[in-house]
Amino acid sequence: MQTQPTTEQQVHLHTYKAPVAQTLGAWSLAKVVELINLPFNDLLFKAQEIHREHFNPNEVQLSTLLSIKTGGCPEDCSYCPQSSHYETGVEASKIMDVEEVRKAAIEAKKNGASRFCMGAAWREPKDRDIEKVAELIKVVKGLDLEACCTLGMLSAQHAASLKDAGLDYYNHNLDTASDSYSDIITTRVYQERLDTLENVRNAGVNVCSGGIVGMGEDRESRAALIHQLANLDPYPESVPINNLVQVEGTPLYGTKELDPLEFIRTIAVARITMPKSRVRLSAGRQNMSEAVQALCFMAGANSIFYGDKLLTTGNPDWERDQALLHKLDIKTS
Ligand code: SAM
Ligand code: DTB
Ligand code: SF4
Repeated sequence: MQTQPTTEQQVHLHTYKAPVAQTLGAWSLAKVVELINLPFNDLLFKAQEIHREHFNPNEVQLSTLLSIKTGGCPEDCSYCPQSSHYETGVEASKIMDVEEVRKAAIEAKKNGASRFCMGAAWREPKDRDIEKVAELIKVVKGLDLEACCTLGMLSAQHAASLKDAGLDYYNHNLDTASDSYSDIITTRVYQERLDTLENVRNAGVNVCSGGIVGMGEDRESRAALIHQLANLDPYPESVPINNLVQVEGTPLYGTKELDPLEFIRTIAVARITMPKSRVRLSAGRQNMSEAVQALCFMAGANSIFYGDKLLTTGNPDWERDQALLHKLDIKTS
């Protein structure tokens, strides 16, 4: 049912191109805030119920990441160790060659991943980058893996070229609620993120879009990020929820750590508002106990980044994750 837009929604409707579902009132911000504020057990119960309607609750999908072009990025995302604005010790490199990528994809497949996600520290790819990445996508697809890329902003034409090469998913995160965006990144605006997602969607590539929590935001701001994602029309097929990995040298290093129970609440609200999406328990698992990760799965997370490295930072190794999933009787896909 359509309800009167809240003041915040009105601001969004005037500032941004409103996703269609938002104008149809798919989720009001007030409703998402109400969800995130539910008593913890009620929230998890609701998320579990919805999870079980749409997925096998004992199954988790595995995506392996590879940084195909690391560091030296002109953007100033204040969480990111790959930005050239900060001294983090990450060396800038050229794009990896095809054979190195093939080797990494074979290893990922051997270890049980179903999707291989290639990341590049670009503001946006150039024409010649797209040609190279298209070649890499073909290699990944040739190994019978799903292919995902995250290369920064993407034009409609570049999205179509990647689709032609066989790309299954494109990852581009909203990262924050629209109100907080300019506190975190100044070298681009929120609308550019939305435009990229639209180009990806229109090219017929599945959308992977989520955000980062633990950047000093409050609970309402986490609800606002989920609200924004849930009101994309249609909402993303894949929703990575990252807990900030604090890297020395980045402006966000030293931010007060988020209470893990707040992270779990965010996952639960993503599950409830985007019932058919793969909700990915993403960056930050290396510092999470097994019990917290188990509660994330309980709250509806059903995908992880799998392999001992994210892009530049660490992640639990294959064996450790296999052992955890085994303890929880979780099958993988
Ligand atoms: N350059 C491209 C872009 O920004 O779209 C692709 C790579 S970028 C590293 C992909 C995503 O990784 C970011 O949007 C952000 O959500 C996530 N990310 C980067 N650094 C992170 C950190 N320190 N902790 C958690 N997530 C992070
Ligand atoms: C996403 O949402 N998280 C991944 C992936 N998409 C590309 C990246 C996490 C990066 C963490 C910091 C690093 O390793 O550099
Ligand atoms: Fe560059 Fe992406 Fe890092 Fe931002 S998140 S600095 S765009 S690599």
